[in-house]
Amino acid sequence: MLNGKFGIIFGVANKRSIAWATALALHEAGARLAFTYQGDRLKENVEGLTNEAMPGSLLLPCDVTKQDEVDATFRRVGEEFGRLDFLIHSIAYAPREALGGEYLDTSRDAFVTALEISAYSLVQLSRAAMPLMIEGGSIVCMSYYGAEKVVAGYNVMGVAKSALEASTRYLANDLGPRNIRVNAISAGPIQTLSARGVSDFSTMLKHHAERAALRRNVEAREVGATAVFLCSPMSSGITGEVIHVDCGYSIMGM
Ligand code: 0WD
Repeated sequence: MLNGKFGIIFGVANKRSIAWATALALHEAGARLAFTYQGDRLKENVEGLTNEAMPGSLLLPCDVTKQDEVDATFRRVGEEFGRLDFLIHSIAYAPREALGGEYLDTSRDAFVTALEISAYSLVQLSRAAMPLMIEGGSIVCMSYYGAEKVVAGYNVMGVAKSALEASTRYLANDLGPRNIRVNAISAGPIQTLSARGVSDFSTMLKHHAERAALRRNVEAREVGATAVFLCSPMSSGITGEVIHVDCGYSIMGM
């Protein structure tokens, strides 16, 4: 479905990352991939994963708070691929102390950091990718229900996800004339490295599995499969959308 397509994936930290499950699905669909990693701390992980599953992938250091690394990343992708067809944004961060207790206590620093890394980066990366998406493209980011409703402990990250989802719509409008589509996947809770930062995550998993329409939790590979759909021509009429891949949790009332 994606044979001959070139994509870049931001946010692989380890084998549990949603970005990694997404990469496997995109690779299986035939795409050639570039990966970024946030600093040397994650380099070995990404190298180990890609060497085994998809040798020859392009690996680039990119911390989104460092504009020179973002510039260098897209320069290298341009040199190597000549163009870009899709971008996966699977990045989020908030200081741990802000993910628990009352939202009311969120510090200015935590707020700015969370919004910069988790939401502004979508704008920043979309702008950098645009010149390489010469035949149109697809940009996909990862959100969560805490953007729409109060989820205890999710706090400033919920506010960042609201900004991410709104950015998805505004970017879809800006990039639509270039046939670049921008969509968000609102994933149900999945046990990953980031998830461990959310207080009482195991309670969240249990609650979700009991209440979701499908009475189970979503798997990362299901998020990956939706990303393949959003990067493929099968979704050519969909942009600015937030697609829930949450086993139907968000449709439930009482
Ligand atoms: O339940 C979950 N796990 C859900 C996650 C449910 C719904 C949505 N999501 C979202 C997350 O909010 C995030 O946007 O999916 C995305 C991926 O999250 P993940 O797969 O759960 O988490 P993880 O494997 O930790 O990957 C996120 C990565 C970072 O990992 P760590 O844990 O080391 O912070 O985001 C990257 C980093 O690799 N990241 C950055 N990348 C570049 N520059 C930066 C940065 N400054 N900060 C974090």
